[in-house]
Amino acid sequence: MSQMTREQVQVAAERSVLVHVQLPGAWVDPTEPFRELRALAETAGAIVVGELEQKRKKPKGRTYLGRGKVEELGALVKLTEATLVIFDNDLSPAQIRSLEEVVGCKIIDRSELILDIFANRATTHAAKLQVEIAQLEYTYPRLRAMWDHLGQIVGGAPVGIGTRGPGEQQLEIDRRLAQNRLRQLRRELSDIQARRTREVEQRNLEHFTVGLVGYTNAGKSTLFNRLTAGGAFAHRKLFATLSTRIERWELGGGNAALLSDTVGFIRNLPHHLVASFRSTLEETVWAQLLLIVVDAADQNAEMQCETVTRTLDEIGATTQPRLVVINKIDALERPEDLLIWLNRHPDSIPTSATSGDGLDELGERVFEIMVGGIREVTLRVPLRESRAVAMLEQRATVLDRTYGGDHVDMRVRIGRRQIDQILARGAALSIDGRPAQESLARIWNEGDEPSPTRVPPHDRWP
Ligand SMILES: Nc1nc2c(ncn2[C@@H]2O[C@H](COP(=O)(O)OP(=O)(O)OP(=O)(O)O)[C@@H](O)[C@H]2O)c(=O)[nH]1
Ligand SMILES: [Mg+2]
Repeated sequence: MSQMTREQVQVAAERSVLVHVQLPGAWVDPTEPFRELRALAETAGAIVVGELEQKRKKPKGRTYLGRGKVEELGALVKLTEATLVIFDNDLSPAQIRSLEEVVGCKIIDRSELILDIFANRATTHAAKLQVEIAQLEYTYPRLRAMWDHLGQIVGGAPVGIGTRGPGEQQLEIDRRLAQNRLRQLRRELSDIQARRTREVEQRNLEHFTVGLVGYTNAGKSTLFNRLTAGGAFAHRKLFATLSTRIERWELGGGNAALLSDTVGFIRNLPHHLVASFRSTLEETVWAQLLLIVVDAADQNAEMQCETVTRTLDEIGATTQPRLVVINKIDALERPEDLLIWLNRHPDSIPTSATSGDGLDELGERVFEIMVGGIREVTLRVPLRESRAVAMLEQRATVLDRTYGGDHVDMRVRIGRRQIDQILARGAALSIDGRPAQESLARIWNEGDEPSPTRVPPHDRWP
């Protein structure tokens, strides 16, 4: 099994050349095609020593790049003494093999790079399982291809990563071991997933759950820490967070939601990773309200916001309300950009997780959604229901009180969910002169109330 471990394709501290092939219709950073790839490479610990770009109508079959460009790449690798080439595009195992033959050093693609970052970041048992599964599925065919031909060109002499490698017979053994290992890992993960699904459903029934989602580096963990007791790891690097955290978020008057922070999204996230990280995403993505955090100071914020929205649609998280949080407004180069954002997303809330600006408003909006629409109603509460009276005094806005012999009529502004909580404790209320249940349906239309979001069966995931 040792050949399959990730160490052999770690990119830490490797001198690396980045390659980007611009294909028609593919999204590209308008000012700086290498920015995201460079950030990813540096997050993985690579030292970027060169960059190479080509525009093509379509990838050239065997080598992805055109012939002249492959030679240019070979020369650049020599000149910069690079030991690694990282492609922004996804390559097939055969393309990697051909390129390595010509260029003479290790080649990886964007998906492998992201896998490598995840592998280094994973700390929890579940995250490690998830990463290992994705690696075995994605990397194994590539490692194999690499060993095959490097074995041929160097005549079996070890010359670096991937070449300490085994012969054909060993590969066959490894292939079977890998299959066994995958089966075992999937079984373990599936147990964890089943448990988490139950936990998520239970949590959604007992609490109002709010999930932070967003592109990597948008500021989710920083927000999380500001809004709750904290404890999330926030960092300038990409994919600082790989596992979910959940904490109470006090929204005032004894009302609290459960807020969760999770792994960030990225454009073209390798689908093996999405699949194996689904249980981690699940905890956040099946929340009853999603906060889509956007880094407004990033030039590509709009693309990032679209990526997140699309990913949520793809994984089936479409039932709950979404609120866009425009974060990092303190770092906007041109303050007027905020107006453009607000124009495009009229319901969004501008915040700065670092200065705290906008967080009160965010809390208020979430509170409104949580309580299921605030209405002004008159509640008649028997005076013996002292707990219900106390709860109303604390959680609702009481506008007026009129005492009768054994009851009090309270004019209040209150949310549907808060009334439900009081009723759930068995209090006998009447609302606007009618039995509570009868009035509820009339005053709060069905659509107002965020229902507990159920987690769909796993096969809805990609
Ligand atoms: N200027 C500014 N920086 C911020 C703000 N919010 C977060 N940051 C910084 O942005 C970087 C990323 O923040 P994180 O909270 O780790 O981002 P994340 O969304 O959790 O990222 P991942 O876990 O990688 O998905 C850190 O360096 C933060 O200090 C903000 O409102 N203003
Ligand atoms: Mg984070």
